[in-house]
Amino acid sequence: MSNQPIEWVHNAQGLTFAIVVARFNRVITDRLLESARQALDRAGAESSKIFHVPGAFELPLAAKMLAHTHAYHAIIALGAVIRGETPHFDFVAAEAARGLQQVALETGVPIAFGVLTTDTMEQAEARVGKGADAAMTAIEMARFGNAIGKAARS
Ligand code: INI
Repeated sequence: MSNQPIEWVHNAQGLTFAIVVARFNRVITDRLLESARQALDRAGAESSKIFHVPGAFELPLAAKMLAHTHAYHAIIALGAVIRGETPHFDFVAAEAARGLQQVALETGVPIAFGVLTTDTMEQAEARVGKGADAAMTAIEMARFGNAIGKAARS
């Protein structure tokens, strides 16, 4: 489900992805993962490898470790932080967002932010299709990296 329609780049041929997914709120994150995988398959991604971490707070470090392998054109980070279930919602959600952006900027490897931050489980359930949006974002940013490399050489 997307509030804002985006024209996605649908061709992921030749591109490799890592998906790192939090197990916390797994009833949601399993569905985010399925949504992301289907989108990558439909776009013809060369490969996608899946890695699990305990919670959204762990996503940035895992993404950094994955970025440093230089094995992936982009990383997709998936998680679900639900306010109803924790007093430290704000810390977990903010650190996941801040940390993932920091890793992307430091490493230069695109990281798609597929972390749901909602007040309720019902709201999260309504947004599990965001996994596909994160996958399509990763494809586009991976292509962006390839395109500017080519432009610089031409
Ligand atoms: N992790 C989540 O991914 N979602 C949550 O909603 C959440 N809550 O509710 O606390 C959560 N907490 C765990 C956190 O991500 C870490 O795994 C934990 O603090 C250990 O570092």
